[in-house]
Amino acid sequence: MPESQRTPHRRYNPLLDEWVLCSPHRLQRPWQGKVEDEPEDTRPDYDPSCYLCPGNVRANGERNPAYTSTYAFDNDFPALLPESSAGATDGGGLLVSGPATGRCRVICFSPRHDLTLAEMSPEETRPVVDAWAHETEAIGSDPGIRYVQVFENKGAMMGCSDPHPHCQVWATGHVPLIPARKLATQRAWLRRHGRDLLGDYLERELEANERIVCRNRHWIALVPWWALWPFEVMVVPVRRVPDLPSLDGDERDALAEVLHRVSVRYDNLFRTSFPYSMGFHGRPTDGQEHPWWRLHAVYFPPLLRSATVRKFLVGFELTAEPQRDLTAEDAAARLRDQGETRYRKARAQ
Ligand code: H2U
Repeated sequence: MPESQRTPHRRYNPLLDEWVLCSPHRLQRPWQGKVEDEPEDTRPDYDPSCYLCPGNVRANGERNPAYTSTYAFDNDFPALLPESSAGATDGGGLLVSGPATGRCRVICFSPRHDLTLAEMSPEETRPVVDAWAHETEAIGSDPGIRYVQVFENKGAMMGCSDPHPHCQVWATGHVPLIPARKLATQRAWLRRHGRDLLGDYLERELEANERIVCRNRHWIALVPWWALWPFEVMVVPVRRVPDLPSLDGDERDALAEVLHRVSVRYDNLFRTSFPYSMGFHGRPTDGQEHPWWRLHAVYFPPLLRSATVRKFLVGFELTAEPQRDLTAEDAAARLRDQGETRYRKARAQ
């Protein structure tokens, strides 16, 4: 890393067209990356009080089938409904509103209550990749749906309401703010350079080889140059694939593998079941090709120095702009240093 990046500087995020303030000198004090074993996990593989376990009754009274792999259902408390009676308001350009429509689904990753993606093998994760792709395609084929957001909240710290391994799918009649910004920036890059933004970015990252965490034949996991969260990771396909349904079988296997490896590295970093919000950004489902869009996964984990010391967005970040201390290069190196056998299993061996 050049010396100029060891002092305060700003980095540009070309995907979101925004800046992050980096203050690496604040970490010149010794690294206190505290490793602490999580309390012994007593979670059973089946919990009779869990709304997501097979055969159990959900909050709305419906019973889950005795599923044996993944299981997807309509969210009983959806944030969006297929119809909206809300009219548009304008209020002289100051009290503006419009209707919002969509659908929400929940996908259980496994019938086992006690697992996470870090504890499921790549083979066990592959059906999850298929479920993500299937849901995106099935919901996205509805002409009223313009974007399908697949995301996982993991850990109570991230607001996850049930530890049973699962994710959510929110599909919207509009393209939400962040994907809309990524649509504009990737389109503008293609117009200016004739290539896709993330493909060009990946070339730079492979050349620099400073922020890559791990890779396989189809995917690169890296801490992006513009990372805001301490151990933020982006997973990018080597081929320009626009969305989850377009992945071929080999790429799906490889995605399951790389996600498993990232999850294990995360858990090993502070010896805890690492909390995060992660999600996939694929092209909008508005019927257009979007030949500049490259699918990618993003992980936003809040932990900074130990299983209990976390980053909060406060002060300057709320009032002025995002900021980080740990450099993306240091974060990538720390993740690279981790083994790929989960710490509990490694200890038992
Ligand atoms: P989170 O863990 O990220 O909160 O996701 C759980 C989702 O599951 C949440 O959106 C839904 C909640 O509405 N849910 C049901 O649809 N039915 C239930 O019986 C419990 C939870």
